[in-house]
Amino acid sequence: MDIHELREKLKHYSYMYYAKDDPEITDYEYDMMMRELIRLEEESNEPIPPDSPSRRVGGEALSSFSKVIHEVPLQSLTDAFSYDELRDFDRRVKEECFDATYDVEVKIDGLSVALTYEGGYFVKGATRGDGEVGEDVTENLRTIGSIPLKLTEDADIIVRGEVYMPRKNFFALNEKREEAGEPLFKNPRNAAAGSLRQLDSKITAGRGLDILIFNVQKCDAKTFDTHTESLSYLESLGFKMVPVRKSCKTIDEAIAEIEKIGSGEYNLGFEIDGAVIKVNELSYREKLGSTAKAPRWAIAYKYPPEQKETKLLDIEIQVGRTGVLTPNAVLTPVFIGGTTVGRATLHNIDFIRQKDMMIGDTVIIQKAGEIIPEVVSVVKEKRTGEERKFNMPETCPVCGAKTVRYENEAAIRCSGNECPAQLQRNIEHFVSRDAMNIDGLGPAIIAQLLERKLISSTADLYYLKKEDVAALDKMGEKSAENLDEAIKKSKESDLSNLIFALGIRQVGQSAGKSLAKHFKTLDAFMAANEEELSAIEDIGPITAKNIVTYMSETQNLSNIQNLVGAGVNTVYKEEELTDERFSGLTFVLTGTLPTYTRDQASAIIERFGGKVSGSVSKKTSYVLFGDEAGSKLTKAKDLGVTLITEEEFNEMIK
Ligand code: 0OX
Repeated sequence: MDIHELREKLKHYSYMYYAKDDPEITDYEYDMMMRELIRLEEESNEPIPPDSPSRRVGGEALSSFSKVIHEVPLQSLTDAFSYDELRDFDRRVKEECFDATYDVEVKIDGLSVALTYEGGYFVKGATRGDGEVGEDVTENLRTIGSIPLKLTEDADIIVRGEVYMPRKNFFALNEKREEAGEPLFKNPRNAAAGSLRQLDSKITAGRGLDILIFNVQKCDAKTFDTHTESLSYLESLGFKMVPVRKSCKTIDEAIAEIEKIGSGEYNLGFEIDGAVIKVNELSYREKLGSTAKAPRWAIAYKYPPEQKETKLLDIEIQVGRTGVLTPNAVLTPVFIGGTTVGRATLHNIDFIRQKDMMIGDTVIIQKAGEIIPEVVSVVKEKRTGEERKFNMPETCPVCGAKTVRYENEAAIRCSGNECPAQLQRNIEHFVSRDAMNIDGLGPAIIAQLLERKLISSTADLYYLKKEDVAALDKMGEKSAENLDEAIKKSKESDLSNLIFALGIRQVGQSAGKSLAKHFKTLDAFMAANEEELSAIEDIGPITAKNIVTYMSETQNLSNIQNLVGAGVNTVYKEEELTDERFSGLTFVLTGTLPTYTRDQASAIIERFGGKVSGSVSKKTSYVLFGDEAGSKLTKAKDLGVTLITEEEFNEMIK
């Protein structure tokens, strides 16, 4: 097959797969053809056309995204939380346009982008940003298979759509991240945002993003009478359109459609955060106009968090790294918010008591934005007398050691030092990025190592035989080699990482740093008494006590001895930690970040000599913002404080 034929074939298969959801060949066959095309293009002297399918695999990594001023602003929507508010909207519309009709669409929970085409070719793609200025993510968008690189007509057009991560891909991605010991994404929206804002488009290419188009932003060559008509035109150009859209003559019809969308009947395969009602006639849209931010011709209905009734069949106990026993609800599986749910966390025994929950109860569960549901209440009227009171176990369900409840703590813990459940979590913690940073040692591999009795402590990792590692499931020689390297390299970690890695209760990353800085060597740290420890800044009396208790356990001491014996570094490498690039800078954190917790981000800032403050002022240097950032973000904008995303923050700490 020649290069042109191969390109045309791949274009067709890609269109059928991504835009039509109707693949004609297997993924393997597609990958092989793509590989062949890339090879032929590399050999050929001809320039690669802008719509070649090979341009979707990702290219050179960028150092930052450049800003894009939107030719046509990407407006936001006014929210409505009740049908009454929708009827008010209808009255306002009808006052000016008595025979207006509506289009109802699902509101996809992703990120809005604008795609620009010139002469039918995709030339630029930008995130919404604040609606006026976004970021150039062209190369990343090119990797999304359902974005046509060339339209069926030579049109000059700008369209708007929503980039999202289908539920299936979200679960697969998190599963992979869990295996690799990487932090999980909280929901598909965060995952989509994190994936689209990658500086390396090859990473975006592997994340399974998709897009649905719902608006013409600019198209000078054509005029349309209605929104519906404009969307049909977009479909004919090759775009993948928002799947659920219905023309409605009255607000009652529109509300009925919103109900239908809310019932889950459409089986969408992606998360939605509402439904949108839009006036269909474009002349009426012009007449109604816009407020400063949002059009008067559209409104978004936000569904109340979905609640379902189900049965609490049992309460199971999970044992965490620090030995905390967490009660989990085992439920009769119910379909809620687009997924089947059979489990929910019950946090601790106080939560169970506050809700007066018994095994066998009928309970109400709710899913509000997050993938993990929560138990909201108990339906006491449905009790039959058969329900059983639940008590936390007196012994650990994994190792049988006694459980204890410390003063002022809701948690109940296992007191066993050799508890296998704790061991798994301890090792996961030991190898994590901010601890000894051993890449490639995910939970599944650790579980296998424990199961095969190849390790029974963290120090054992340093005595593993390469051939034993290579013999593990899903582990080839190359991966075993890499892991061996990563383990060796981790021996050079700083003393602060080692202290954190030991997993002493309440000794987090920043305490690890303070302790290493103070004592300089592991020996000095181990010899310290409570008084000496609590005199150190950041170390309270409880932490000091925990350290002394930890160092009095023979099992812990012998593990440390083995670590030292393996050649793990035991001194504080001062010079490496004198990177004070944030010295004199104050950061404020707001909203939910895609991957870091608030504590993790704060620890990083402090590690580089910066300060973290709770409130925004003129003196704030940066506001690091995530999803659902509230008033702090508004205030920062008002004061002109520099706003940064997690991605930009990561660049600063590279
Ligand atoms: C969505 C979505 C978002 C067009 C003009 C104002 C809002 N997330 O699915 N926005 C809009 O409409 C824009 N429609 C949608 N379906």
